[in-house]
Amino acid sequence: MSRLEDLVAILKAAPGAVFIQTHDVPDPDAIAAAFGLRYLLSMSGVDSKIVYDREFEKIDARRMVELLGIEMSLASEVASIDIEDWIVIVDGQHGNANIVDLGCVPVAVIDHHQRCDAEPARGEYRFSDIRPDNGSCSSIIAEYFQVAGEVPPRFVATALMYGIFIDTDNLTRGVSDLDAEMFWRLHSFADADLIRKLRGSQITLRDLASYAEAFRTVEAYGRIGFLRLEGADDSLVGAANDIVLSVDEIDASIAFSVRPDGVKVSVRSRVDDIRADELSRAVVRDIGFGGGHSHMAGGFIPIDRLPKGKSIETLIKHRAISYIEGQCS
Ligand SMILES: [Mn+2]
Repeated sequence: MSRLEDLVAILKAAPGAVFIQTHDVPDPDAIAAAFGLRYLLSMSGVDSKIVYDREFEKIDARRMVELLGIEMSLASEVASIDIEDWIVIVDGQHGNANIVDLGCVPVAVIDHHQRCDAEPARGEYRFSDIRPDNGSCSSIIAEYFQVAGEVPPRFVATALMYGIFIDTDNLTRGVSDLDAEMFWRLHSFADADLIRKLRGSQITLRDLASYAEAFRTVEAYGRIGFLRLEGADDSLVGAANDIVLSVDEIDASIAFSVRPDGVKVSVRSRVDDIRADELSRAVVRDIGFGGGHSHMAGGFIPIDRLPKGKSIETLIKHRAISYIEGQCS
């Protein structure tokens, strides 16, 4: 039995509705994986709805949903969610900080992040396809299409291709053979005009204004770049950090945003001797939480954990520099 057939057989026994849940602020990879999976399930006679917890932050995610006609709803607006309903989690895992517990039964998970130790509160997964070495969740779903001999409709293929594209930073970050192969396979079914349109919707004029302000503060200490933003949401911090990392002299970068609820930290590295996840944990050590991949990581320090009367900027820079110098000595 293929993985998809396995999943379908399990879901056919659902006592209530089936929901596909993405991580809380869905990005293109999560949206595409959910969209593709919903189509495959419907082809096999399993009805499902896509739900998520919080509104999109980046404009390309919003445009993607509009242009490709993707139906998905805020979980808080779906009145019918019941504790007996079953959930398939995509692009995340139950117990992650960015996956709200909807109180239903998480029966299945399809993800490409590191395995999360937390067991689902209500029983174990009956289906689990977790591939931490893969660059995107979209390519896993694209493989389900291939194995099933199912041609993805144009909008689905476009979404999956864009999902792979974004999560692997234009096929340059953490790309697996599967990502590359699925990108190539999807190419003949996807709509190149729509991909171009989405590439042209990365930030808004308002984002640009806050970037312009923030980029004046970029500081480099050796190979490390620092960027401070004010009140920027998670996605904007990450996107701004990607720009800092694209600077020739910079090999690793830390962007942080000071917000009323705390400080969001984004870490990037394009070299193997600086691990983004370790650097992120070093920055938030004892006062927050952080983690991620070797080239891409994040963290958060809640406002009540910030040391009183000390500059947050100096704290972050000091911790990062101490970590790097400790590494290299
Ligand atoms: Mn992903």
